[in-house]
Amino acid sequence: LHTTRVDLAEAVDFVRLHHAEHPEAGPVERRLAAVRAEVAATGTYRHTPAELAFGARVAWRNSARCIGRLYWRSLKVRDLRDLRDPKEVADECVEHLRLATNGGRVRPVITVFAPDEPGRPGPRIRNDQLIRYAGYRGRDGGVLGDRRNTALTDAALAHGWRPPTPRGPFDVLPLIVEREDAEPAVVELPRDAVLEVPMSHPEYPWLARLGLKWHAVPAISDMRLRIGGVDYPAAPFNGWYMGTEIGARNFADTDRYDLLPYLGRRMGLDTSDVRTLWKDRVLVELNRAVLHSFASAGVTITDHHTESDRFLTHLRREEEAGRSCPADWTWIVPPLSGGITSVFHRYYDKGELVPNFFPAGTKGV
Ligand code: HEM
Ligand code: NRG
Repeated sequence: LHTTRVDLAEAVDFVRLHHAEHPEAGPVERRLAAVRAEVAATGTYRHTPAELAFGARVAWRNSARCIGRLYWRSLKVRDLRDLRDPKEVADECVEHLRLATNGGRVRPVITVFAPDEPGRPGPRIRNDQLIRYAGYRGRDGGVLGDRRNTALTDAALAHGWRPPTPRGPFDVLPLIVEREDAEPAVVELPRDAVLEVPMSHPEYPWLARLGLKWHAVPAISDMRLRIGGVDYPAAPFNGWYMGTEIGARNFADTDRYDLLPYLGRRMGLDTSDVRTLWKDRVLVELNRAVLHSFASAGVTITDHHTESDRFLTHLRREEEAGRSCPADWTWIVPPLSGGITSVFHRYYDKGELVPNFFPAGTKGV
């Protein structure tokens, strides 16, 4: 149980930022005195509900890899800091999915569970997203399902998870919630908490018969939320999908579903020579299928052209507010048609701001 004391300078910077952007929060010096005293006595401090909501929204605002930041103020923040029992955490992740899914009108939501405290670690979600499809290793080295999730699938099986029979390419894995000093919880997601979209194509009726689908809500669940020096190791968040995430990566990457060769043959393309650009042609049709299918199902999704323009609007607004907006070009530029999106043709602020989200397993800021 090695969690350390809060960095007071980071705490002070955060409280000052909160009061600067929210004058209605009252006199900053009084709050700073309380925070200093609490950190001196306990090694940490408890954010007010207003600080927590502001901190989570600013963590999104500061996420340099995220193209979807225009709506950062609209994030719904669920304050569940009193929950640290793995089973209760898993159950509230299910509730998170229901609230976020909202029948297809996806809402950005974050649920904040107990923080790490000196000598008292918070809970952690082992799944990198709340909804993940199993990847089963076969004897021949092949994988059934999502190759990205073979380790998570192994962990679920080792924890006694019973996969459906027969096994399929889109079996939803259970949640695995851990805490250093507690038994892990392994909780199956109820079917009604996982909205899925069957894939079809506006012109290729055969595509609908392949049985492809994807889940409506991307909910990252393994990143550490850090606000004012306090680490929240379990703080799953979601927005909605940009089509390319599914069509140009999840279905296309050779270490994911690797669908391009099969679809190229089904489209009757000459797949023997890369210079026919058969891969590029399949990629476009696959991305049309994703956007078409989500629209047909009434599920929120955005396309990479619209989202690129929105992101530039966001940058303009941040500049008007006098703030730097760090952005990582290599993540912001979409993995399809990069050069014909607006975000391609410029450079971005560098640097890393807190509050922010940090990759699983990293320490500090
Ligand atoms: C990354 C879009 C909402 C935080 C990304 C990426 C996209 C994206 C396309 C790159 C993902 C990849 O290449 O794998 C969107 C859209 C949203 C949205 C369309 C709709 C509202 C949010 C919200 C948060 C967030 C609500 C947090 C509160 C992040 C973070 C990353 C990211 C931390 C980097 C993830 C990593 O390092 O793996 N977003 N996002 N986003 N987004 Fe957003
Ligand atoms: N590429 C991943 C999801 C990463 C985050 N993307 C979002 N986030 N849209 C995938 O599942 O394809 N979000 O919070 O909306």
